[in-house]
Amino acid sequence: ETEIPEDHPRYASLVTRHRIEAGVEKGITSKQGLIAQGRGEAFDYLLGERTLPSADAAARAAAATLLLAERPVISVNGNVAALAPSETVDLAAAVDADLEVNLFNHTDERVRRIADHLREHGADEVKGLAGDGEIPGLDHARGVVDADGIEAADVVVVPLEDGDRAAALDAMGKTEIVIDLNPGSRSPRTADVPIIDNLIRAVPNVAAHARDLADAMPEELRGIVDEFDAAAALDAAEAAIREGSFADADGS
Ligand code: PTJ
Repeated sequence: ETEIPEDHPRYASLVTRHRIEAGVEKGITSKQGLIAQGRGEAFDYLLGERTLPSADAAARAAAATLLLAERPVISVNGNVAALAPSETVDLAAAVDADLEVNLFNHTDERVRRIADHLREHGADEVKGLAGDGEIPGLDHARGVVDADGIEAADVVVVPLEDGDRAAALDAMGKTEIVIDLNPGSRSPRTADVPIIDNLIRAVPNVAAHARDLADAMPEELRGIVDEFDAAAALDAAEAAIREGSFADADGS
């Protein structure tokens, strides 16, 4: 990573690519993860590679939702583990959530590697290895979760979730916080709180809001959640893309 000069106009994007590549080499990230990354980068470029005010409001609503939750779980896949392992562990600490490895392309081997990787980055307990629960309505490989993790959770953070699984979690009555750069994607459209931002920026931003709100009364937190308008957040991101804010961000 240090070989990329920090003043390079696409520094952040190049560092991100390198992390995903390293994730594949370590057996943490799937090859499909590379494709997902490319898709994400395209949207990030169109959004100006910045956190929109609407995404910041979503991050604050997500923090309030997590602080009010009884059993919050942060779902971790191969891309999240490669891109933001410390930040994800830190968010779990900030909101007292469990971490659960939950993969789209499930293999026990990759679950174990990701759990080890999270522990190397400071995680205590990592769920996802038991696989004794299920998300109803999905075939077995896609629906396997931990009974005392995602299955029992009231609030789930699902960065980069697949649309079918987001819908199935919604049908289970979970409150879903989705982080995704594509405002047109089905999973953020299913979410109670869609954060249209790069997970690299969004995960630490939610943690920062959570620390800021740590002493807030439940009524204040509920007010933040009630005020948040998911449809307006999706519209704001789409408008930013259409208005072409990317023209300013293009340093190349
Ligand atoms: O590790 P696994 O097996 O669980 O697989 C994870 C991936 C992400 C490969 C899998 O869930 C997948 O194939 O996802 P999709 O269907 O390609 O969707 C990925 C979505 O995430 C797209 O909407 C991208 O725009 C978005 N995305 C990609 N990178 C980022 C992102 N959103 C936020 N931050 C990113 N860095």
